[in-house]
Amino acid sequence: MSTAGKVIKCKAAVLWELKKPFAIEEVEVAPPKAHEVRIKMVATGICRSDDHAIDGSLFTPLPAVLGHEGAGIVESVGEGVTSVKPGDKVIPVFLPQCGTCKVCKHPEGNFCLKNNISKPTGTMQDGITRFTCRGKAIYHFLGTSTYSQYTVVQECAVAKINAASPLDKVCPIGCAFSTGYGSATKVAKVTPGSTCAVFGLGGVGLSVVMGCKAAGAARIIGIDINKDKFAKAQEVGATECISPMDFQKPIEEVLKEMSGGGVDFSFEVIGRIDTMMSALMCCQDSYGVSVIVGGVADSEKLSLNPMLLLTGRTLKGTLFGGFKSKDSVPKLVEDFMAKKFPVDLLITHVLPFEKINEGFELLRSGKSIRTVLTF
Ligand code: PAD
Ligand code: ZN
Ligand code: ZN
Repeated sequence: MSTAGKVIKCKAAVLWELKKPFAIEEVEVAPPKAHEVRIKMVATGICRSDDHAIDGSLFTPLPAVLGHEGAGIVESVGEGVTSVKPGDKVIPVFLPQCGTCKVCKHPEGNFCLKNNISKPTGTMQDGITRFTCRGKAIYHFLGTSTYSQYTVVQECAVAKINAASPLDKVCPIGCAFSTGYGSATKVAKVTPGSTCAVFGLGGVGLSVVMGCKAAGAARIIGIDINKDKFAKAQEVGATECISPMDFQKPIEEVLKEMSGGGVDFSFEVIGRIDTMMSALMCCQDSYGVSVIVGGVADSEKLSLNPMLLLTGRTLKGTLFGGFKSKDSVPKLVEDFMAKKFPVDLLITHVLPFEKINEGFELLRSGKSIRTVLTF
């Protein structure tokens, strides 16, 4: 029997309060309104940004259904939806691409004005949520809310992907992979033969490494305080890995020495002010490019001596690797299927959705790269 047009009762992981575990609850998911899509989730990754929402450093209204790295199948569509239909395999994207706003029309812009990041309302565009639980409205997160058996997203935040794609393998393209890979290839524009330094070897950092490799970097130096991350980093392309704990002097000095004065490209993929500074400082003056990928709390500020930039370094930042989401995600899935890069190597653990709290413990303890939850 078709569920289209009806409220669906299903399971979702609800975060009722900051710094608490998720509760698996029965929720009601309203049908999609005009220009919206309801998706049956098949798999979703656990990203550090979800954990930032739990600890409060990434503000989002609560109670909420978190999750932004999922893949699923369209269950039904609202009025006026033309780009996807029921049965299509899709990846919901936390940066929409409406195609009509000023940013979407700019050839380089990807921070579409229909995003739910600048002012996180936790609602759909009409100011209402599509989730309820025990009579209470439950907020959306980043416009995706993938920690639910069903979710509703804007049509401009859904990318249709190859019908043959393995959803449990491609879900990191919804965040970690695209963010990291694009940071190297599209934002920094890593050049062949260059030297790169990647601070943080989690799911996003390893994807930066893959991007540096694809762009032809000669040296890719991975930096992490957890040496357990080194083997996988080398598997995906790091040529050397170092831990700041092994040196007396600041890590930027170590990197400058290793690279004969400074690296060509550096990436901060942790989410700390001190490592953002180290990444900037280890860049070669005159032409080094440093890209901030990690996120910090709103209250934290970067304070720097302008001479670092006056001497010719470039400091950039990016969300979703600079990719226009709806255009790029289907292509990245095709490239994965053509074995151009090993997205699946990011996945170290697979757990049933109900074990979501265990998945977050694996992330916090440093034991996992990506845990994928399956529904
Ligand atoms: P992760 O926690 O899996 O990886 C972070 C890595 O950094 C871990 O391996 C840590 O061991 C390592 N680390 C921690 N502290 C230090 C330190 N002081 N020095 C060196 N290494 C350290 O996270 P992730 O890969 O899922 O995400 C990384 C960051 O990127 C995080 O801040 C997240 O919020 C952000 C992010 N940004 C975007 C975007 O669009 N800009 C998208 C997704 C994630
Ligand atoms: Zn993410
Ligand atoms: Zn737009």
